[in-house]
Amino acid sequence: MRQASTHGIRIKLINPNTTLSMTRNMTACAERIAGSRTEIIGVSPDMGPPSIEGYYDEALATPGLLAEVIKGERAGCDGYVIACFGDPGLQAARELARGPVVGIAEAAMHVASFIAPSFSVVTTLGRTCGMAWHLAERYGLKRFCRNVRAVEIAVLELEDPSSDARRRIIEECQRALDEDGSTAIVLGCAGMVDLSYAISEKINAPVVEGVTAAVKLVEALVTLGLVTAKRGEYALPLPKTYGGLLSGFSPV
Ligand code: 5HY
Repeated sequence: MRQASTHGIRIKLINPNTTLSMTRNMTACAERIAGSRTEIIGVSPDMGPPSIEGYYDEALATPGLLAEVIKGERAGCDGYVIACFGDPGLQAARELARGPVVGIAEAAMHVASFIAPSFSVVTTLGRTCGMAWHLAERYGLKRFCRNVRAVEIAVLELEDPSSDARRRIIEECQRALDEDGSTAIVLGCAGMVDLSYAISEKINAPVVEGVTAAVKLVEALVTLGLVTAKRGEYALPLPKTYGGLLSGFSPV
């Protein structure tokens, strides 16, 4: 077990989609809440989908995000945030990483459960609602999750200043409080990273945003000297040679 960290903390914030404006936005929000000893390294993979809106996007975003974890390990990063609400590649990233790896969905749902007995997730597209329910189940938080709602906006519409996405998200959050019996909101997309305070003001209820929640959780874990358990399930991948396009990912 490492000693509690007394030096600076380097957290790699990985936006698994390739939209750099979203990466810049989430990195800026993370830097605003990070501790003075914490450096945020915000990245997107060089390859993969511009937005993640289903299982296929998620599967094809995973190699690029794992490549960023491999690079982070070589660079000595202390921990990682997977900044996509489906928490893609989370367990695989934990096999590769020495330090903690936290997904924004697990972070947001756990943090919401610390401050409220009930929350609703408000996300982008209805087709991704099942993923959020599966994650609430996997994380043991289904009893807190009253509902998963979609505003029916594309992820990249959140990057369009002329869209009415913000208004529609606020309205959906209000409906969640009024109709679901929820007392808090979890924002279900990293693209909503800069909306939590404005929404919370409007609806007068806690709004948990996963990127910032995950960054603070990784910071806390590293400060406590806690690393990913490398026995069993999260041990390093077994050495083997991969074929074709993935040969560069062969575990050594
Ligand atoms: C995300 N997709 O956080 C998810 C959100 C979603 O490109 N970044 C994405 O709507 O599933």
